[in-house]
Amino acid sequence: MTPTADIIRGVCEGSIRAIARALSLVENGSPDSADILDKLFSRQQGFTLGITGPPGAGKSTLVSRMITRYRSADNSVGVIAVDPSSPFTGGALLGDRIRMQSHATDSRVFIRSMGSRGHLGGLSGATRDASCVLSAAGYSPVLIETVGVGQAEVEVADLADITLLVLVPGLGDDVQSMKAGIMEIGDIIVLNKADRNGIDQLESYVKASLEFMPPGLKKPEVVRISAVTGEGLEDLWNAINRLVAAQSGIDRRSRSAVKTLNDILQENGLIFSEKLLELEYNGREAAEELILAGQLSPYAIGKKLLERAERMFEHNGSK
Ligand SMILES: Nc1nc2c(ncn2[C@@H]2O[C@H](COP(=O)(O)OP(=O)(O)OP(=O)(O)O)[C@@H](O)[C@H]2O)c(=O)[nH]1
Ligand SMILES: [Mg+2]
Repeated sequence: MTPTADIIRGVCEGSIRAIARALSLVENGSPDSADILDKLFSRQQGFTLGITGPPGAGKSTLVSRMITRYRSADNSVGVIAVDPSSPFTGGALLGDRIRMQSHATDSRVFIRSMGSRGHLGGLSGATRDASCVLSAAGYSPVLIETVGVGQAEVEVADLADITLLVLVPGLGDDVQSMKAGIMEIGDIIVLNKADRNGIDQLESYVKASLEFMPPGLKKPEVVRISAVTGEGLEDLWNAINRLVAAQSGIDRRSRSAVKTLNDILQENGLIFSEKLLELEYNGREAAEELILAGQLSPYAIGKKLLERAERMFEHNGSK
């Protein structure tokens, strides 16, 4: 048996060593990673929960609370802490390790930090692939914490099935809400540090801003919490559960199939991807159906199209 096959089997059996190995391979974009992800893609289960917001908003504190809550409901929980400003990858960043250390000895909690290095698909590609590994290993939800409210974070937030946008009093309304479109990131807007002054003001401000959301978009629910005291956490938990219940597993899988296929084609630099999809699979829709049926993964399709493109170029070159 090849080492890759061992890793894949280990991940599916929930072996911590195999999961850590698989994560390192996919984060670094190793040549074996496409094979690993190909086999794991259809084994993903459960859902991903994104937690994003400005620096210091209390995201890690909230993540730690969420871990406790999900563990008490007997879920295994994966955590990916994404820091676009850090070149480091693997292991856990010091701050996160401290804030989440109460979970460090729990074998059903897997925490991984991600920096900006190495992956062809950038940070969001690396996060997507790491999330695939954790999800296939049986962790649900996979919590994805991202710092900031810029483009990189929007992309990461877009990966998650449900995203919490965490805002706090006093960080400057311009940073938090005035940025065009920032409110649209969140399925739920979490107003954290409700134990602090300024929370009422923040809530009125956020609610007023939501009035300006483009028509047709679903308005996010606004929930007040204090990640430190625990106030409001049960309301947040209920709001998340309502959203999870409203999405079907098939909706989640089909959204993920479409998005992952798009991303992979882009990462492989396949500029004529529509034409190639037509030639190889009778078009994009048919390819997406194969993914949904569990017959092919987006990774396998990317590889196949790349090979086809290479053959076409060789053929032209040899004329
Ligand atoms: N008063 C108060 N402080 C809080 C609350 N939640 C978090 N904090 C504090 O805010 C600080 C930052 O919390 P973190 O959880 O590290 O925030 P973060 O958003 O993960 O920070 P980065 O990952 O660095 O962006 C810590 O000192 C927390 O103790 C809260 O509800 N109330
Ligand atoms: Mg943090």
